[in-house]
Amino acid sequence: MDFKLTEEHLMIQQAARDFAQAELLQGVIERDEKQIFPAEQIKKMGELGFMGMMVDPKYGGSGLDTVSYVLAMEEISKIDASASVVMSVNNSLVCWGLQAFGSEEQKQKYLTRLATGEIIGAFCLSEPEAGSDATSQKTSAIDMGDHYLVNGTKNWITNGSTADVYLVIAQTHADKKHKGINALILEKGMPGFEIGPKEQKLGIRGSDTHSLMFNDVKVPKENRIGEDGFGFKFAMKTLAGGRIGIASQALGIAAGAYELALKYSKERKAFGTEICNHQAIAFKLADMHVAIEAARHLCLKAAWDKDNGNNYDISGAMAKLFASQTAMDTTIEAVQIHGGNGYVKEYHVERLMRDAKITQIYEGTSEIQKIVISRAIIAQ
Ligand code: COS
Repeated sequence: MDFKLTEEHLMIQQAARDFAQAELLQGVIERDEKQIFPAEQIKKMGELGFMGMMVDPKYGGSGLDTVSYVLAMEEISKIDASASVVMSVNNSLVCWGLQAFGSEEQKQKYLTRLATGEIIGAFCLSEPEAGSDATSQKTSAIDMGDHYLVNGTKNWITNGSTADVYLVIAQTHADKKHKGINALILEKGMPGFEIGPKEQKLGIRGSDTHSLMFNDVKVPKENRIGEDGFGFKFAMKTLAGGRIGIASQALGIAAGAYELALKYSKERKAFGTEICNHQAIAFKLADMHVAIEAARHLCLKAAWDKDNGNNYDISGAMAKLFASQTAMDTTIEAVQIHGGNGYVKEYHVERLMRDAKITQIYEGTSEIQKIVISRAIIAQ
């Protein structure tokens, strides 16, 4: 067993760290406060190859492995989890889904521009009444011969207004339940496709989250991904990889808060010494450090499974479950270590605490991860 990262991995990690410090740190508080999308920063991330990291270079991607993606996601998320969710959705849900299951025409038409970050994508599964219960899709895609007629509403869509390309999961043959679902590629501006108002969120406030409404949207047949009825499997397979991205985001949020708390505890004095010298603080730092290291191992193991052709449904679910709990626990303790300063914006940890919560909710709640893991254990 070899735990050593390659030279290339270390270079990518450093490049992401440098980018986050140089380009994302500045203005992160204001973007959070005013819900400003990091448009310029995302454009630069595209130029550096962070928006299509695992895409084959022949489609404009960086041709890197999932381990590299985890390393970059951690570094970006330490500084700006709003930018990293845009990166995660584009990389692991949209680009990976198209690369793995799209037709050659779809790859040429959409993937090449998504992988370079020229445009970004959105993944549209959740509905007002179908979040965790993903088989209960109400959005319909009626087969009209040469096109589908799409009607319905999607909720909580990341990149909702900033995307140009939307992968939409919809029901075609209701009697076939999950086997009648399709995944379709929609484009912004298609007649009948409306974007609802921006959600006012607790965290990841720089990213834009919207409802989407479809009213008799005509989608050409060639925009269906895979065979008729493949949509649910497409969503499950894509989300399995997406969970590695969100696990890495949670890891980055935890690690970012920990690094700030460690630094603060070495500078702040109370009762005649730096507060890190008090066991009440030192023990918190030890617990944070151990949990983050364990979360990092789970993220890298899931990525390694994916890169080596192993099943990663379970390792990805374990990484997401543990890393998101670690993000929550660690950010709460980081605020506590900062005392009163932790409760004000300029110290960053209150934002990281708010950002952490979503990692236990999106791309499958913690409860969904436990369903995936427990079913696998019981089936053994
Ligand atoms: N890869 C491939 N296929 C999968 C799969 C995966 N990871 N997970 C499930 N499937 C397939 C199953 O094999 C089954 O297909 P067959 O009928 O051909 O055997 C089908 O999908 C239905 O699976 P299952 O019966 O397990 O479905 P359930 O309704 O019990 O749901 C969970 C399974 C709960 C795991 C699923 O609905 C889920 O992940 N929900 C959460 C969705 C989510 O993450 N939402 C958040 C918003 S998206 S950003």
